[in-house]
Amino acid sequence: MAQSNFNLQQIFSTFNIKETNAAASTGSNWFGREGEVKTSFSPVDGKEIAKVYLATEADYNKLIEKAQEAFQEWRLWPAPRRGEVVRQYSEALRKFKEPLGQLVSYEMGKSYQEGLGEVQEMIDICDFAVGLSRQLHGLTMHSERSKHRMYEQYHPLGVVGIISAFNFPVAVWSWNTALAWVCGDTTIWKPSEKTPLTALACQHILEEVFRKNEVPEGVSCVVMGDYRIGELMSNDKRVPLVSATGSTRMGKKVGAAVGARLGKALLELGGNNAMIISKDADLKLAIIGAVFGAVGTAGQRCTSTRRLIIHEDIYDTVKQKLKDAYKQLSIGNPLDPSNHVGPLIDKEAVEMYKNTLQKVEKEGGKVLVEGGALEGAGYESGCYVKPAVYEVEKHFEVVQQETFAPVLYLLKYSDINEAIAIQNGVPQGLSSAIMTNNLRESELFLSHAGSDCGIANVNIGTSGAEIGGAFGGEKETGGGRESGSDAWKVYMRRQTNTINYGEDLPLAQGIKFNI
Ligand code: UN1
Repeated sequence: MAQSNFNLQQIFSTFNIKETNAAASTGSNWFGREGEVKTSFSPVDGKEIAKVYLATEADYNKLIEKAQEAFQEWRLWPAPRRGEVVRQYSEALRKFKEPLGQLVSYEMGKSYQEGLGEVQEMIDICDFAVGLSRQLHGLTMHSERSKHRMYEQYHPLGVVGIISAFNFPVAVWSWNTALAWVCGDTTIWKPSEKTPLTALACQHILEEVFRKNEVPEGVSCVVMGDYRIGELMSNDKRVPLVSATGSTRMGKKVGAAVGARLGKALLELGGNNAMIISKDADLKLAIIGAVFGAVGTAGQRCTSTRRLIIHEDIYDTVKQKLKDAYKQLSIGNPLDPSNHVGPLIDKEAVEMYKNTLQKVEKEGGKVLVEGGALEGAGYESGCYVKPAVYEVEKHFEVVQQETFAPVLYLLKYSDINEAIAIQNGVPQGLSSAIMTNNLRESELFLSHAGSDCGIANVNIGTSGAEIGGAFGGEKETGGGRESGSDAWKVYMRRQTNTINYGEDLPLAQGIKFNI
């Protein structure tokens, strides 16, 4: 059992985590011991893990100045040389994969396997970024004027602000930083105040690599804080891009503040992801995909499956299979590999979960698998809940909302167009899936008349995206794209260049201007 190998003190010494940590780091220097102190508790056993200072406005300003200063130098490094630093970071992550995976699991509450998976995502995006560091391509175009050359290039942008959520405390930061660094940007990270220790650990792993490579101090900054730091960042003209992951409520505030100063915002917000299960589905795949999507990470992924839209002919069969599958779930300490479901992040999340159950019942939802908070031995932290399943109607208000917990809704359909309309009929647009072996249905689902989400899968669940594709969604999910494909472009500024190598000055659009 992995749990017996878990030694918190050892992990702390590996990552140099002390009883009370500082508030801010420029990459080689931790400072800021004037702000409020925040205590971090593990949702696994409710124990206090450590105390961390929150940054003051003065700490924040000091960091930004360092990040700006570092940018002046970092942007001049050849991109492949920056890539080499990221390559070494990825090697270091491989070395620290197990203790970091354990810390993620203990601080955030996801299973150890998922903790390791998260570190793997960090490694993968670093590897992707290393290749990218030699491929920051622009296009060349044919000019309409004779003896003119036209092309575009991408230049480093500046300081990138990163606001990340507790649920993927390290991977999402890496999606942003690995790209930003090879693009020549410097980064300032506000991790979730619910998961500060994993941030300390990441910065610690990084420090050695950066020192060895003489990376300027300030390329990777960390600032501990709550929404107030997020506000400073969003309103700060010195931060040309703010990348924020979290709730739609938070994203609307960040988007409005960044928009008001005409900065760039990359928003990756709430999802309300559905899986359509067609009568032509392979039910073995469908059930595993649905259950993992709904209860994995205790339903706290933005890609978690929240709705199953099931064809009427197989509705009762799927219902029975789900009921049987849910019976086999064991809930408990996520460091024990025999458990499938760990705790929610904190007691506040448990309250939100309970409110949702009440709302569904009030609106007339029928219980298929009963939920509820767990108490007693093994559940002392007060953060463990039972995954719940309800049969609902599409007009229920609660079905329109994202609850960050393992609550799954079942809906029935008779026609594929109706199923797609139900799938699209929510404010969010992150991830979606169809389970079918019917080519016509799957193509329709992927067509412009199909899913309106940023991610649309066939015979795969809604969660567990690979880093190689662009990650993000439409509508209230915020429209941003992180991670793979050409998501790197948002971390750079684009410039179009036209060069005249002739002896005349012909004007574009055929305009004559004789003087
Ligand atoms: C998130 O929940 O914010 O696709 C990110 C997935 C993971 C990332 C989720 N690769 O489920």
